[in-house]
Amino acid sequence: MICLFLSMFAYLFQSGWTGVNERTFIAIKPDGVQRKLVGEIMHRFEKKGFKLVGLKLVQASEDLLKKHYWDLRSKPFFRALMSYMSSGPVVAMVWEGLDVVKTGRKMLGETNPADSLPGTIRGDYCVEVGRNVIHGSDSVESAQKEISLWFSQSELQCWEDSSRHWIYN
Ligand code: DAT
Ligand code: MG
Repeated sequence: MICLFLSMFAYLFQSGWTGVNERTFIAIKPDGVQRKLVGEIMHRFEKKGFKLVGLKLVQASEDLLKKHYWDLRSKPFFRALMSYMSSGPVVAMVWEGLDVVKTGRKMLGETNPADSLPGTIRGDYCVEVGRNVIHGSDSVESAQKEISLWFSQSELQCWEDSSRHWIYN
């Protein structure tokens, strides 16, 4: 009930989720799906202690991808990026937890896998920037926009995490 109220409040006032209720948008790109990395990547977020609140397999439309990557529309690699991202299904997810946006980006590694440290997802599982297996929101504001672009409110689940007292003190 409290979760539902918070959800409606955040939706109506776009105030954002804060603290342990912070949310981020994570997507396993078509190469990550083809290379059977879905379980491994989800496992990392689960093991870390974050809570899964949204999950679906999506064949992204051109319209959705253009909106998602609107800030990159003038980049020389934009067309290649659109083609890559629409080449197969994407696993779209919303994860929740304390500092999940910033920590999620750390778990991903750098945009270019060559600059990503071993131990990060991009550092461990990919080689080229044009096939970097995963997307993660870069700020709380981007996360809000991306979550509302990819998910409807009814697709996001509020559920009680029985292990939360072992994750947060
Ligand atoms: P990130 O995905 O780390 O947030 P971004 O938002 O700058 O990075 O770029 C979005 C995606 O665009 C990135 O994951 C892969 C692609 N991309 C970025 N820079 C690129 C480049 N120089 N050449 C090819 N693709 C690139
Ligand atoms: Mg980005």
